[in-house]
Amino acid sequence: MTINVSDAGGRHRSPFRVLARRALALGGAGLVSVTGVVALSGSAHAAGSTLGAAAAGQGRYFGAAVAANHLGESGYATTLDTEFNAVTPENEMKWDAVEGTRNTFNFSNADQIVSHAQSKNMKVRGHTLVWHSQLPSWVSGLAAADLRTAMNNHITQVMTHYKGKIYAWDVVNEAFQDGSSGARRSSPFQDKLGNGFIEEAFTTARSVDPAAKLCYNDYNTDGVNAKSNAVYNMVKDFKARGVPIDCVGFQSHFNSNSPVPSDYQANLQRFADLGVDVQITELDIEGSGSAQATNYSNVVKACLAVTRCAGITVWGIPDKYSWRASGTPLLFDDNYGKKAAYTAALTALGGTSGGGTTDPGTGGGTDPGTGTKTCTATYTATQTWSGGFNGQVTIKAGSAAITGWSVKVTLGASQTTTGVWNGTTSWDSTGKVMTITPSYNGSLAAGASTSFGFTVQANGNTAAPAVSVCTAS
Ligand code: G2I
Repeated sequence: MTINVSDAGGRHRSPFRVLARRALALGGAGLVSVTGVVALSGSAHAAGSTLGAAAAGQGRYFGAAVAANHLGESGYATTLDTEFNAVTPENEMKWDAVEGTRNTFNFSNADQIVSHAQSKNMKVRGHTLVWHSQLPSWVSGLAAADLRTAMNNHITQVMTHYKGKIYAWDVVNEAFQDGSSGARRSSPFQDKLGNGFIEEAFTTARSVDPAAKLCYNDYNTDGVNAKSNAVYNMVKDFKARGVPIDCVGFQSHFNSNSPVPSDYQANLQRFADLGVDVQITELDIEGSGSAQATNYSNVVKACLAVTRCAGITVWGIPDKYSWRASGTPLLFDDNYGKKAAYTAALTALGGTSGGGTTDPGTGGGTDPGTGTKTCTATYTATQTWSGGFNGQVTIKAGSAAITGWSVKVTLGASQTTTGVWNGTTSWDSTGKVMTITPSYNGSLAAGASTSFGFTVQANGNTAAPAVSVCTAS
């Protein structure tokens, strides 16, 4: 899809919002059932048998960088859908990919990834809005005032297109120099707009999608060093002055020249102590066998030891598609076999690998074995009216009977709920995420269903709340 917009012109309205708007218009005459207008569904194996499920059991996500051109490969898509509950487009949201020509936005490849993720209830990390690399030459050629306009327009158009669909954005990527200087990296933004370009980017980003977490993302900042100190001081300053920032991404590209630092956890923790989430955003560790496995295990454990470490993203799925393929830095081999590093990461997440047989029922995913308790959660907007809507989540047991289930529902910006039925609710500290467990309907025979529902006061936001994968017990 190619959309032409102007700096001052109208904003693209996402198909999702159009649908939601139509649903609202339909509902205007009274309470109308609109089953299927907004439907999100998701499934995962029992807590602990996949990376995503095990991470979810720890209150974390486990994601992968994804390339749109591999989604048609069945092993790739199956491994993604089975193992991961978050994605980052590897290149598709970068400036050269979406705005190669000024004001001509092409979201088609990125949209493929976002749609895929949404259909599987995966989080999406947006990567990245302002970066010196993969930057079209028309941007680097602009004079300061025009560059500022172009930067803010780029942020505005891209974030508007994906508004409500992105868990976290890498707003600014790699703005600091390597080495001992702690200085900013030279780039068109730095050189023409000065230090203030970073906070300007964050402030613009917040105004466009206040529900998305806004991250600063960098590499070689994984341990305590001059570069991470410089980022730390920037984040501290932003927090002190109220510049909007919610998270710091630690890329974590490791190899023998750049090993996992011994103070990795301590470094994550000192950032978390500034009042931001920390995320491991591009993890890959070159090597093989038990050495690689131990490194993966240590990284996962460090994240779990830091309460505000929200999740981990590995920078690719099979080794063959890694930007460092020759270093075999990922969790799956070229045939999507699970490496020792996979088992180590899963074990560190508190998960257990099951039988590892192929399950034709889920399109070739790994089945942890017969009798494993699983469930799926399917969301449907059952009624809408001008001020809000009713949502229903249907829980269905898999091939084994279950005695309990748990699903998280995350309300959108400005939404509140006025009631939940057929479920017991507990809220997280943000007041946006409710965990629903059974009130009486926890025991389900194999294949049987139950549902819970809730009423949402939209306060202008009719987007469907995000429903997590179902965790069975
Ligand atoms: O370099 C590793 C990562 C460092 N942090 C930021 C990330 O965005 C970055 O990702 C990599 C991608 O994994 C590569 O796939 O960024 C590279 C570009 O800086 C990506 O490489 C590019 C190639 O250089 C292009 O020739 C190619 O057209 O990938 C493009 C799309 O396949």
